[in-house]
Amino acid sequence: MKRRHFLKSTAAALVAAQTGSIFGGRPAHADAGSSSRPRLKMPPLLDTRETGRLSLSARAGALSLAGGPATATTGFSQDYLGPTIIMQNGSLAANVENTLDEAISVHWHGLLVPGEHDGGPHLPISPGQSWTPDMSIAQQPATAWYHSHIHGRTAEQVYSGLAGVIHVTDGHDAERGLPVDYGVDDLTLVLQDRRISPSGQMVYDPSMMDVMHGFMGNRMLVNGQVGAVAAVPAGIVRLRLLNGSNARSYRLAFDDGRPMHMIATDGGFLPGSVTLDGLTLSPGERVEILVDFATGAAPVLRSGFEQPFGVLEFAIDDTLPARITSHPEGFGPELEVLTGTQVRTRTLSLDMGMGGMMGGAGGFAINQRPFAMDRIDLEVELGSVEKWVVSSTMIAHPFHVHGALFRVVSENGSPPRPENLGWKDTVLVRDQAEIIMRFDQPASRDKPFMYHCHILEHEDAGMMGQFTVS
Ligand SMILES: [Cu+2]
Repeated sequence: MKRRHFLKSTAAALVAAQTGSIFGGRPAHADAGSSSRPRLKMPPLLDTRETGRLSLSARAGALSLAGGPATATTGFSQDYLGPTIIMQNGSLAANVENTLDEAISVHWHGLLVPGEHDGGPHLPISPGQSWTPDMSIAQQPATAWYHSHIHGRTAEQVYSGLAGVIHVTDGHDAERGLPVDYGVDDLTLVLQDRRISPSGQMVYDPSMMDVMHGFMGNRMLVNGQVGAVAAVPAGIVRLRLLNGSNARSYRLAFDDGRPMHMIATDGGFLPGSVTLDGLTLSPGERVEILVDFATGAAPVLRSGFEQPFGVLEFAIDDTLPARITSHPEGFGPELEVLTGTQVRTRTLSLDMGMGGMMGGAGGFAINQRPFAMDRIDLEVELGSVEKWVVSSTMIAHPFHVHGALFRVVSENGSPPRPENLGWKDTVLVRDQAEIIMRFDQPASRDKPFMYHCHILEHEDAGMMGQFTVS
């Protein structure tokens, strides 16, 4: 099968999603106060800054979408998804309890912690057990996230709800001139497409083709809600976007073309904002943007080029304080250039071979080797800088590395797209990307770090490898 066919199929899936979307066309502008549509809720906050402690309980739940029948779900300390965890640098004692009847793990995606605290497939939490890593947080402010990472079960467990957002903060965002009022002018938005059956329930039943393309939905969920409206003040609002979807990449833009001022990528702030009219966000990636809602009718955030579908409708609520009315000038440190005297280069190919296409084993791999729990693929020297040349086959694959932040050096030989200017831990590889990173976190043979495709069906099927840092 040729690449073009895959692109066509993906486009077809998008059209299907649009047809089934509640956002068939541009929804009528509605004042949040008078709209019959539900108001978008934020995940509850879990602020660890005072206590230095973090407790999560993975549990079974139920989710009713738009008044339909309930779907059995899972969540952290709630029915679906988990709280937004606020943390700062320093020690953090975590306690993750598993009340489910299957093993889970909790990977801190975007936290720079050693392999033994990373929460990958080698750190399962058995049913009825708890995991209590005593962590030390030391990194720049960033929007990170957490999700289950059990090999072979990640896709279904994350789809079911085992994910949540993390804000790493240094408490200085107000001084930076940034919005800081959670749920008012600082919105956390978990974007997920989900497949909703005609009876209104969320289903996960991947076919062979679904595994090939990754499992795509026909409805947009934002923070676990369908069709909710985000109420915002008539000022500058910060949107922290997480693509928490299993497989779908979004090409996000506002329907009225208003600019997005990108201020942060996966690993933290840019030195100053970068103005974009749209951005691509692939599974696992985060981006923070400032949007000015002071003028014009409230827009709709949409995804796609030719036949865009609605992701999230906004509405101006004049009762909300518009605290920030001018764009901050600069707020992040200069981006470090990671060129040392000795940079080891490795090449990695994200493989989808014939075996994978036929649904057999062996198709999904990295450098022709499907993931194996008992095989270390790479050994990296602690403190060293490496350049990885990553190539994708068949379709674009979002490539994620644990335990390090990287800079994108080039994409297909050209300078990186604007979305990839800052610190990253996940990058959408379309043909080829070169990334450079320093490995400052140790990982043993028993608790190694992962690198993998963040299309979760691909990851589960074997597009993953593991490495030590020592
Ligand atoms: Cu992939």
